[in-house]
Amino acid sequence: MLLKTLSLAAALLFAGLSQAHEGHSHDHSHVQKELMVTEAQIRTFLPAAKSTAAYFTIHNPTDKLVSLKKATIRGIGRVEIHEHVHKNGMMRMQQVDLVEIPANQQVVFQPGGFHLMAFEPENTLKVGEKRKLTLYFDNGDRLYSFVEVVSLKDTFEKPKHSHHNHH
Ligand SMILES: [Cu+2]
Repeated sequence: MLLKTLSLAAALLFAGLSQAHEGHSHDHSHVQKELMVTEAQIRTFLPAAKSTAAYFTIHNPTDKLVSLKKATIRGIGRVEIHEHVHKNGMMRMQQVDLVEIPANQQVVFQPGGFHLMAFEPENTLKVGEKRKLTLYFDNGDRLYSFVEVVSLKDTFEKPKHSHHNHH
């Protein structure tokens, strides 16, 4: 897999070099630039809790701004997009209609900021399980991914943006 990636990169590099003779080329269609979700997690429902939160990072490597307008999680009856705001010295959360992800940027959904609020689970979320996450954007795009079910403790203990949690 790594070799394949390297030879593809080499091929792209040579293609780029040979095109340099023909002036500047704007044909970059062979390069994959797509929206991506990483570090997607949803917390288990605490006993008697009506809702729980999900977090992830949306990467937008494209040159166009996209706006997240809706999210669904398999087995969850209702999912809302929320943000935390400071109002009169109080931390409150409120529902938002759209979350903008600017071109070539990423937006982190995290405690104290944007998050998904999950309501009405159809069955119990088990730690370690992966649930399908679908993100809907206002341009009609859909992004399919998975959220991993974690305990409340794990979301606090896991270092952010680490891809090496093997302990
Ligand atoms: Cu919330």
